[in-house]
Amino acid sequence: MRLIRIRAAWLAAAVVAAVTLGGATASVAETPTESGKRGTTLYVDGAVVQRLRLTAGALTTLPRQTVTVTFRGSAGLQTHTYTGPLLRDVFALAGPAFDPAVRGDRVRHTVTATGGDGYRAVLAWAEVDPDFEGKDVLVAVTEDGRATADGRPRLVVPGDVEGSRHVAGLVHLRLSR
Ligand SMILES: Nc1nc2c(c(=O)[nH]1)N[C@H]1C(S)=C(S)[C@@H](COP(=O)(O)O)O[C@H]1N2
Ligand SMILES: [Mo]
Repeated sequence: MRLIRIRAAWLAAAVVAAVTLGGATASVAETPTESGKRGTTLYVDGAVVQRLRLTAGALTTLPRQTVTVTFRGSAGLQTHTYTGPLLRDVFALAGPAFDPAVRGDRVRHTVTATGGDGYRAVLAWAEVDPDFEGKDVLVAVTEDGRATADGRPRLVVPGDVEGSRHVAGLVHLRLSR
């Protein structure tokens, strides 16, 4: 277990260094404020090797995926195309601190996504883990070809009929055991 954590820490450090060299900021988090009045910083923390605070710029340097989703939202049924890094890739930067000594450790973890208005939605880690459902949940930075209206990422959960888990104005992602 120790070895795995150390390796994950190195990997996270290397990627964070790469992202920082790319001209964006990704570093150890301060305590996130749920009010979220801190620009467009996205805090990633909880059961991770390396807490992160990712600027919008840092997010745009990560490999990007595209998904088109149809969901029931405030304006009825709507379809949008989003691009951004995968949620699991963002957490790969932080290094999920799973414990191989605990039976089924990954399936007891959840991700809580919080918007700047305090709105929250929860996913099971297994929804995005490729060994389980492996869904391409995005930390979207564009909607229909343009940057999101508030300049903050949006969680996009393909397959959801209701729009409730597409957390807008994302400020915090937390992995919990
Ligand atoms: N931050 C935040 N995200 C949110 C909400 C919210 O109140 N705050 N509402 C959710 C709900 S219930 C729905 S249906 C969709 C609506 O998305 P839309 O505003 O793009 O139609 O956003 C979701 N994401
Ligand atoms: Mo909703």
